[in-house]
Amino acid sequence: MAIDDLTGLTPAQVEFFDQNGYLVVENVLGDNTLDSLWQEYTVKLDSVATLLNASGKLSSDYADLDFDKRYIAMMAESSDVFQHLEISYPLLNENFPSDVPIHCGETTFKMLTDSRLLDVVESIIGPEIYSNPVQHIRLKPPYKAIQTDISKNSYVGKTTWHQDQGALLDEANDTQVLTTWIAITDCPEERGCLIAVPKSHKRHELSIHCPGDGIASENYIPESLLADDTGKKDFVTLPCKRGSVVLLNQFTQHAALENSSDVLRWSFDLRWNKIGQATGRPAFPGFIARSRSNPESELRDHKLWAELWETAKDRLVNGDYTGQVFNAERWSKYVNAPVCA
Ligand SMILES: O=C(O)CCC(=O)C(=O)O
Repeated sequence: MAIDDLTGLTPAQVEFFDQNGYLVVENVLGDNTLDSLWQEYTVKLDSVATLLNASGKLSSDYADLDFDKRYIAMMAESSDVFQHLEISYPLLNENFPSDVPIHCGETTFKMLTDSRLLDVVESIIGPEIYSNPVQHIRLKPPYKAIQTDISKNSYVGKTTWHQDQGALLDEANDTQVLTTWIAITDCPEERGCLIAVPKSHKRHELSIHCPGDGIASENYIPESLLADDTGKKDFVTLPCKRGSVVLLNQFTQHAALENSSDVLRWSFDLRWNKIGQATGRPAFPGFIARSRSNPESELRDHKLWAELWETAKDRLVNGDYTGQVFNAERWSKYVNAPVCA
């Protein structure tokens, strides 16, 4: 893929995003970056396969398979695979496990600090950019290949309607949080692309999210509450090619379709806010990704990034962090609400 001299968004793209609450930007990440990610994750998956095979969680290390088929085969046997590749910890307010794995690889960090990606982010939130720790990898096997309860987990199965603001603590109520959703594989509709209600962000309010199964990200906006600023429920599908980035406002109602194809669907979702604003997830570490006013403050070493996550885990395990990881009560009160029936 040839990539042009992208240096951020055009005024027309910024206007489209402001008006609609979403924007698809093609060709942000080039082949070099995407291929390096595949290489890094191929090596990582190999070590996970060896580990889980040795501990008896997998019956084979599936070493004869390519990355995507190997991941699908491993996930069909053990949902433990996923967390080893994740770039965030699970949302647990208590009993935080000391052995929870996370992947803070060098190439993954290069993607997080990719200058073309940050140029796009700068067009929306300005030149002082903080990497918000609400970030995930979503490696989704074909839906029919997932046997376990993990299919209800939006990191692996389909994603229910929600607004990203709904997963943040109240401390971020005045923070502008931008989501960049990055396609590592092509993501046509049948592979489970994003869908969004245009202009739903213009209501600038958090819809009720009904409590879903399991973790916070599975809380969902019931279809009766989907609406743009005039009450219309129409949604758009956002299929895109690998290397594309979908931007989402924190109040945009969105979801992702099931992966009904026969192949892997892989994306990352990363979030950003202005330096100095509350992230909404203080238990987990962010970092300064770009500061035009103080470039020396930017984090440029992936090992330091990995250390930040290790330190955050230690604080959670030891009880040094005493706040919440996420607000479990915010939506649980709606469990018997008629709108959630
Ligand atoms: O990729 C997905 O399945 C959902 C991503 C999403 O909802 C998000 O980034 O907020």
